[in-house]
Amino acid sequence: MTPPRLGVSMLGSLPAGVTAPRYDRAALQAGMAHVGVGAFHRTHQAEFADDLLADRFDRWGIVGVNIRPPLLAETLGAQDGLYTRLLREDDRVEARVIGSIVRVVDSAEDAAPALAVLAAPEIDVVTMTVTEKGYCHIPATGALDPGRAEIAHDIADPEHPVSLPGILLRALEMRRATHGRPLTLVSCDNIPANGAILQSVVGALADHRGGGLAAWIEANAAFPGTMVDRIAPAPTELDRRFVVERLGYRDEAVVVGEPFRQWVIENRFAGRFPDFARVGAELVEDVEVFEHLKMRVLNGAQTALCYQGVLAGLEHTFDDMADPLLARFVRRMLVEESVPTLEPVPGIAPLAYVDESLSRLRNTAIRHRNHQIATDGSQKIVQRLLNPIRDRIRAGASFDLLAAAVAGWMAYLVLASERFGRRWTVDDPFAGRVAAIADTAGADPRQLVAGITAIDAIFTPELSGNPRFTASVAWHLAGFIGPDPMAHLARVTGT
Ligand code: CS2
Repeated sequence: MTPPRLGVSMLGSLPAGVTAPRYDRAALQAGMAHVGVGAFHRTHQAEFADDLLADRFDRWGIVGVNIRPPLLAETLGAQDGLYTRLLREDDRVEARVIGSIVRVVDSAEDAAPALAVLAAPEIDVVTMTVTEKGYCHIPATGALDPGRAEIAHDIADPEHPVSLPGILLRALEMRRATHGRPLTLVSCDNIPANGAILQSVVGALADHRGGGLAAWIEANAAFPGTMVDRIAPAPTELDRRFVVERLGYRDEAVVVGEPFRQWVIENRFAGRFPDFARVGAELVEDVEVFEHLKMRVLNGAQTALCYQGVLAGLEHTFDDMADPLLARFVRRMLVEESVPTLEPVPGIAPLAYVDESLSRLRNTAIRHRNHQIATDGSQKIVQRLLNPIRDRIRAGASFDLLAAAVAGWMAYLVLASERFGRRWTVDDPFAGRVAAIADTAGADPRQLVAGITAIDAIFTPELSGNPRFTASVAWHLAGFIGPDPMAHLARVTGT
């Protein structure tokens, strides 16, 4: 017999071993919307909202909106917004049904359904996880990228937007024209100064639109910065099978994460905002120090490991961490080069944070694939590796290990080019550009590095014009695209 599919009719009779929402789900109303309801949102902000609803019931349900595939109707929609959230640590599993998403909206072909949600008067807060690329900014500067086709489209036809900034701007314009209620827009992506970048891309489009819209937004919208953290790899067949076999129902929207979670939110809101501090979020005046810590340590480690892991033929982060050479390299990189660039962070000792982060990366139940983390590396290395390198250069300090991590990213893209035998498929907006450089530069690492660091949207002249930087990256790149990348890593790491 096929097991039943998760849905509201099952809430009263969930099997032992899975926790149900501890509030009256049928009475829940939406006061927030979230754009980009992927695995990360479902393991992070939606769980915080679920905790808050259980702690003090209020109208803080979420309307989920997807403006890009994967869409929601088939998965979450078919389950009344319900899904199982598994937390895994080695052989321990905790299962819970999350009820905070009340309704889901697919809006990929046409922005109208998304706009109807985001402009509705009952929505006070819009959170979003749209990946680094979604903001349509130039990674190196944070400014709106006018070269992006979606942005050119939205400037020409602002009432039928396709980009995230264009959709948010149009929703704000509709709010102004109808009820005029304020809105807090909360980026939950791993880009530096995420609130400021969101504000700047929306503001740049508002300037194009004219009509006083930019000033209205200034007065009626807030863009707090956030630091979000929980490792939540793409769920696998194993997770779906776990639900069927252990819990006895089907869940096509199951997600999996580690027990650790953190959410630091800048204390800056327009209108009503849910009191997430009641359930563990930290409200702070300066979020940037937390962002730097997380992006340079935890994310920096993940990014360094994923490329070297692929070069070593390894599959997951925990496999990388089980390799003594990779583990030693990454700890040295963090302790010797990344951590000294950090500002003091209230309540956190940086070295303890390094050790905690590395131990999270050893969790064998979190099957985070190197190739998944490697995705969109060009959008990630700026905040994870290049900004720390810039700080080290300005301080006159060494950055050779960070440069090796950057060379890992380059090697990953170069080895995927035609010329180097397409060793794997790369998902990165700059993959084509790097492949073209590899075709002309050939195997000469200095030429490759000169070509790749000339991509100003990633590197800027401060780095491409620094001979110590380019020479160091070229030396590592030669090692990584050579016959024995791990021998090179061993030389670098001093083992
Ligand atoms: C990862 C992140 O794929 C990636 O870029 O580094 O998704 C990471 O797992 C999260 O930022 C952890 O909070």
